[in-house]
Amino acid sequence: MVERAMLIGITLPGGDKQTTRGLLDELRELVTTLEIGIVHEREVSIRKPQAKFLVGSGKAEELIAEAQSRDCDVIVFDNELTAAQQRNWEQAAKDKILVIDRQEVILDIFGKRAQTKEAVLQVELARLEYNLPRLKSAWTHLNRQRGGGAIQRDAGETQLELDQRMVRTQIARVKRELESVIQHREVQRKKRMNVPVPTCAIVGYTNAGKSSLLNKLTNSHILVEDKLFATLDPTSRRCPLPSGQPLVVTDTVGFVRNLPHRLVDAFKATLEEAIVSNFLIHVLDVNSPEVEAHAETTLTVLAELGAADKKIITVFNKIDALWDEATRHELALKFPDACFISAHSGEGIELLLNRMEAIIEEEFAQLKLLIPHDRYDLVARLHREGGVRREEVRDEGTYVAGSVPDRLLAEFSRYQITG
Ligand SMILES: Nc1nc2c(ncn2[C@@H]2O[C@H](COP(=O)(O)OP(=O)(O)OP(=O)(O)O)[C@@H](O)[C@H]2O)c(=O)[nH]1
Ligand SMILES: [Mg+2]
Repeated sequence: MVERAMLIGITLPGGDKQTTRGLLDELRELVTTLEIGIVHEREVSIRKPQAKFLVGSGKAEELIAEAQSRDCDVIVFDNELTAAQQRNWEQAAKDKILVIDRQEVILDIFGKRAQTKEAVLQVELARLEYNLPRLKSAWTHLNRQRGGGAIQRDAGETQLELDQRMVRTQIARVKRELESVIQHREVQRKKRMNVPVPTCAIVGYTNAGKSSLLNKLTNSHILVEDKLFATLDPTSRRCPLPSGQPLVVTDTVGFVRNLPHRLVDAFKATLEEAIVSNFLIHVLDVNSPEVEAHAETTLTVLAELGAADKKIITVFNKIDALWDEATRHELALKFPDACFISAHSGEGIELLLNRMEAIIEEEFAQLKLLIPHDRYDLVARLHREGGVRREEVRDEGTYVAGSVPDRLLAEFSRYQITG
């Protein structure tokens, strides 16, 4: 257990200090989520990345001295460190200070929060893959400490090989288990797809208010927390739209800048819900000074997941807490199609619901039907699987206006009328 952290953010050549500052603010929140106290922070700019410490050796010494004088037991880098750089820092601090990077912090948070079997396995896989290259430098280091005699080095290498093999075996095992869990979920989903209700996924940066929005839209009570990554597992709920059109809405895991690629990979299956849904609601925190960077991150990850061509409703949330009207105008200019809402007060939700209806209307055919009385089962089916906007009993049958999923078009088209 570590409890006194020093945070370091490095501006690399071509980077800008403001971004480093923003990322460091976020790193502070991430580290706080792990309940580690932060006693010192430093921002450093470098002209050229150095192999050994990323920063120059003199700078590294200076930073370590600062950490030591404040009794830090862990240094957290916002930048990604190679396995060797991580070792070099730890060695330079005489192995009294643990050195980790943003990726490891995120892995730890995910590890703590994972609850379902699938999430636990996904995090385990990401962690094992993170550790694999790090085993080697740990062993190289041990050898050096022992003096590196020929016999010992051989022994060390064998042990390293053994360890690597063990980790690889574990990776294979976790992958197998994960596959079977995913298969199970596939089956569940296919079952649901038999009743093809339109689906929509709520995506966005962590802490933007995705779960709060799901709760508001569907009258649910899933966990909402002022913490990063409160949600890891997707939750789906029915969200009937004002017209009666049924819709299933899914809440998803949040994104963060510099999300470890292994985690994106590991959570691909979970995010599958977003990939297969009919459209997306992209939630952003209107009050975050970094809101545009957040939007970019989310869109980039979505593209990586192959969901770039989905219809997206952009939503700026938390306008009840808006402290600067100018921000809203600026964002409205940059994102002319966006909705401004508050998942807390409900402001703007109606407009959002209308937008959702409009998208479904575009995707699903709108028809006027006259269904004979002895086929009332079809009307019932439309209630379940399509959207019934108007229903009226007439002498010749039931008049229905609404939307019919593509799959059912053939069956219903013969009852279509124009009046
Ligand atoms: N003021 C205000 N706060 C909000 C609103 N919506 C959500 N919040 C707060 O924002 C924080 C995060 O909300 P969540 O709904 O958990 O956010 P999330 O996007 O699901 O977060 P993760 O699951 O961690 O990625 C909580 O403290 C909420 O109470 C809103 O409309 N107004
Ligand atoms: Mg959530």
